[in-house]
Amino acid sequence: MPSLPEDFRYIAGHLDQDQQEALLADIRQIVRAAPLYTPTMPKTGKPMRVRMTNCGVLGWVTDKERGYRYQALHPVTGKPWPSMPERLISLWRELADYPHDPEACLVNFYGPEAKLGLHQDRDEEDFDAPVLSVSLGDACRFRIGGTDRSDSTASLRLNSGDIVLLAGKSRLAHHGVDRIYPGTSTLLKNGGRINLTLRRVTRPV
Ligand code: MD3
Ligand code: FE
Repeated sequence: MPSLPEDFRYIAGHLDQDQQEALLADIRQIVRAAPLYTPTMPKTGKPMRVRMTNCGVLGWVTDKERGYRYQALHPVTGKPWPSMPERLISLWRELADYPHDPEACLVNFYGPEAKLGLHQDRDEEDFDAPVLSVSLGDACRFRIGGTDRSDSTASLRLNSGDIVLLAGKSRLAHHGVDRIYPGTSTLLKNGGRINLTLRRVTRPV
């Protein structure tokens, strides 16, 4: 079994049922104002299998013409992203061990068939800031490797309420979601998985 990268923190069951439900209520409000949309891959325009939206001053988006980037406006509605819920800012302040607040929270929605290929997160200016991930709803098989694409990978199951913190050496690790385990959570009435990633995008001045 390959080992997990250094500075990778896996906090199983950090959020209890009430906290998960409260966070879900926040996310529902965000999705009402900023609907989930289907992002497309740079150059090919191939649709991703994960639907996305964001909250915070910046959001991560991708499309065929302009590729991966952060921007202040929803690509479909043209409106600013909803503000980051206080509950998420508090979670970051509690766990991130980083002196500035997050600017972006990417909301990923996975249906039963969705997956996310192995990739690095490198569209941020500041890799000194960690990425904090919150899982809600159905469980998934998450895979994480090293900085090089050819590095060996380890798999772990992420359940609803789990938190993963990617800091230091793990910040540029390759990672992806191999599969969803449908029917493993009752949090979302119609099933599926939501992942929130809190990020600092710009270098603090
Ligand atoms: C490891 N999301 O949004 S979260 C992504 O479950 C993303 O939706 C996955 O990969 C998901 O970019 C994984 C855990 C995660 C997030 C960011 C990372 C792992 C990471 C950044 C660097 C290394
Ligand atoms: Fe990622």
